[in-house]
Amino acid sequence: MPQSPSLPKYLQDDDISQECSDLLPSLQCEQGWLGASLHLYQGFWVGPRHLKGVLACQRHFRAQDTDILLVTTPKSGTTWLKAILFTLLNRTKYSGSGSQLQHPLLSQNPHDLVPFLELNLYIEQDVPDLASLPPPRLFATHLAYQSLPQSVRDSKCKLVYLCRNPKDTCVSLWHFTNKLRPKDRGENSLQEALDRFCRGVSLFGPYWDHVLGYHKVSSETPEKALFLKYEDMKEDPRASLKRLAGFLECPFSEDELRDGTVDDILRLCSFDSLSGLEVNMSGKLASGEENKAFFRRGEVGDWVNYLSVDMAERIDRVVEEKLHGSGLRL
Ligand code: PAP
Repeated sequence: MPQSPSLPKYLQDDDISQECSDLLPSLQCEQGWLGASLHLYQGFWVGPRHLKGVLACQRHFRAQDTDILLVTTPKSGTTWLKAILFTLLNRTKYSGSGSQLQHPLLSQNPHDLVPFLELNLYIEQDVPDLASLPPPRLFATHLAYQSLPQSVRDSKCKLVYLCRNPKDTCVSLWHFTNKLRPKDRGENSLQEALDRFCRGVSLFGPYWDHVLGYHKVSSETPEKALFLKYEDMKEDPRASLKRLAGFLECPFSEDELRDGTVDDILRLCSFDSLSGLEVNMSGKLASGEENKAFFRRGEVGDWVNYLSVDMAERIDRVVEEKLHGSGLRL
């Protein structure tokens, strides 16, 4: 039965391909955070609309050696790192007093500037024309490593991975999805959200499998994948940005280090700067989410204001158990 056209696009789960409809009945299914279904595909939970994008992108995306792919678990700072990567890679074009061009971040949300492969480009069209984009092409994805299009793994394209403390990730996802749920579906309680998260049923989760997949790639092939943590970026943003620039082979020159370019990028992309822009206070993405939903507190450790001691211990126990032996601490 077709869904109401008044539903925002991100909730319209009936506009899916035949291939997707054929596949869905064979996949394990759970109720998701937005009230609609989530399906376990290649070990990770996705909604029907996302599955359409995942299948199309796996089949049609051809990575180039110069591509840069930002990969994140949802709510780990994607919006922030999209802004930083865009600004870093375009810094000569827009920065400095000589530039006549207004910076795109002042009028566009970071998600409009750095599209997701499976959530934007390959949902809008089966085969978007991406070949003519100038290098380096910058895309984002929430896909798990084993679900990436084969060409991403085979090419020399670079992966920038960002994750975040699981308790903050869970609380952020809880707030975000409650904001996005239609009013008539009510809100998820924190207990429900926590149960789902700890069972691994979160968008593109299980959280720990996602993180471990990229941690392994980054440990084994550091030139392929850079593994970043939100908390480290918050603690020492300058060092993180310099590390990122080095990894992407566009290090800051001596002049740039002297003239404040690093701080300019960080200031422009900061929570206060982005969240205060008109476009992010009142605009919407093409997929229907309000831009302001991507800016809440932007702090480390905000979970403490929401999770009881028992709740926090439950997440810690699950995650510690799953990460055991990996050398990774979150
Ligand atoms: P996505 O994965 O759905 O795109 P994402 O951007 O990762 O979302 O999540 C938003 C989180 O990043 C929010 O965290 P919070 O709920 O704990 O507050 C949001 O506030 C935070 N965030 C957004 N922009 C910035 C920024 N410029 N600096 C730091 N944190 C930010």
